Amino acid sequence: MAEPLRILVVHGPNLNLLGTREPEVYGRTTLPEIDALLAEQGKAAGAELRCVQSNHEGELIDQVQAARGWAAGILVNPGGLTHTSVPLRDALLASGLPVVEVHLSNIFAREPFRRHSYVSDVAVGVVTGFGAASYRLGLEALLGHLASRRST
Ligand code: CA2
Repeated sequence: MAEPLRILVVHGPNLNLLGTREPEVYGRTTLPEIDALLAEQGKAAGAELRCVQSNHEGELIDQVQAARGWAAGILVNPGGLTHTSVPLRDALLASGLPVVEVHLSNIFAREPFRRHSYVSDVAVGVVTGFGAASYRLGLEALLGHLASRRST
């Protein structure tokens, strides 16, 4: 039997607060609910997910570096680090793994400082503005990308 695809899901700073504050911006779905939905979606597609959240940039970088050894791809919502973190970008690039960037809100429809992402140009693609569904769409896109690479 083929090895399951393993995917690292990375949630950046403050995303542990999902569902508790600012529901008008980020929705009412909690992070454990998002992770459970992703795990179910992954399982149906034969993929195993490891979901991590941290409020610490260095911890996220450690997780991305370690993923090189076991994961086939990375689904990431870098949170506020999207707009600030060259080190997280460097780690994602250094992993050599395909990355899909997701955001709950539409970062292009918000404050000007959110319109630039340090991650987007090292990602295969970006899904932004669909609430919790951004994660579902992002995982679908990442799995599709990996499948197309496997079959060529
Ligand atoms: O829309 C997204 O997913 C963001 O990545 C969320 C980040 C924000 O800095 C980005 O510009 C866009 C913020 C995550 C904070 O999440 C909270 C959730 C609930 C309550 C407060 C913050």
